[in-house]
Amino acid sequence: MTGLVVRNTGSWYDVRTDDGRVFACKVKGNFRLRGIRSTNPVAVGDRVVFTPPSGRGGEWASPSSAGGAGGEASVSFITEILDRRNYIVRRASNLSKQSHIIAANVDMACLIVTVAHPETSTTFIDRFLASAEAYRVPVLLIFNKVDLYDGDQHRRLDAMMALYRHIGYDCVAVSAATGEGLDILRQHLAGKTTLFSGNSGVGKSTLINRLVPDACAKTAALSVAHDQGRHATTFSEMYDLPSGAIIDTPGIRGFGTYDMSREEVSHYFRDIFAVGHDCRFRGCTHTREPGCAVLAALADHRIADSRYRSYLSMLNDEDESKYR
Ligand SMILES: Nc1nc2c(ncn2[C@@H]2O[C@H](COP(=O)(O)OP(=O)(O)OP(=O)(O)O)[C@@H](O)[C@H]2O)c(=O)[nH]1
Ligand SMILES: [Mg+2]
Ligand SMILES: [Zn+2]
Repeated sequence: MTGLVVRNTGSWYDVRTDDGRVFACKVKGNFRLRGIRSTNPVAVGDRVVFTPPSGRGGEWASPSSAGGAGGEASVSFITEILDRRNYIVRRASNLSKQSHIIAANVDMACLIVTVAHPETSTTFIDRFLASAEAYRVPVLLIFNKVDLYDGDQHRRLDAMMALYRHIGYDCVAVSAATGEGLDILRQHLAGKTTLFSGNSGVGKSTLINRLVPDACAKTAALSVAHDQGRHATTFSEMYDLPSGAIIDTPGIRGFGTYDMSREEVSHYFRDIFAVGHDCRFRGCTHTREPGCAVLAALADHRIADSRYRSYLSMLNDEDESKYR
């Protein structure tokens, strides 16, 4: 049988067949994805082949209930991942050599950003953008919680949206609380399978509950002490829109890029790449070389300081604290 992975709760995967039945599946221990060392061989959005359950039923509303209910006799096993159109990967954790596949077969990746409560760092944004460039996934930046911002924060929001639009990224400003901007967001999402990613607490699940009325995604208030999210979402899940779908994912702290060489990094910064053609030396790292067009552009503000800082942090990726 074949189906679409719509939920991943660690060791269990919910797989939905085209006729709408959902099967709780496991992955055989020896299952390995060609060439990729990943903490999760199968990701939400994957189309997979699985064995029909051998025992009675085997069809579950949720894998959490499946754990205790059926026993091994009625378990389905994923035996094959059908070819992926694309996927987005990050380093599983700091200093790890493993990757974590965030989602597969997406038409668009949304990064949910908040200027405050909590503050999303530009380094985090730029790392996400660079990874999406590397995997050729179009990005939409969603600036959420506009209802909360004071004057300074609104100015910062405007400056960030201007910067990223100038580089060539679509941006929308929304409030999941008041509904502001959601009509424009719906237009961007229509007909697409979209990944929602971002720091914990930026409002990914709250937005999904707004966009998908019966979603019932779990949300949590920020911690009062740290003004940070509390990792309310602990597994990835796909929610259907009237047309299209959204994949909710657990909030992430840092975005470590996976398998990106130093030489490649500048290719994934659109603004730096565009100027880098004019550097005197081929293979210029844009750090100290004479005749570097990027350093010249930085000096007269054609490249933003924040973007250049993010570029440097990715060039020197060994230090885990740099992508916080
Ligand atoms: N004022 C305001 N609060 C919001 C908005 N969007 C979300 N929140 C609140 O922010 C908190 C975190 O929202 P969640 O939806 O749980 O955030 P998340 O990004 O899914 O977080 P994780 O699942 O931990 O990654 C909740 O208390 C929400 O009510 C918004 O637009 N305005
Ligand atoms: Mg969430
Ligand atoms: Zn250069």
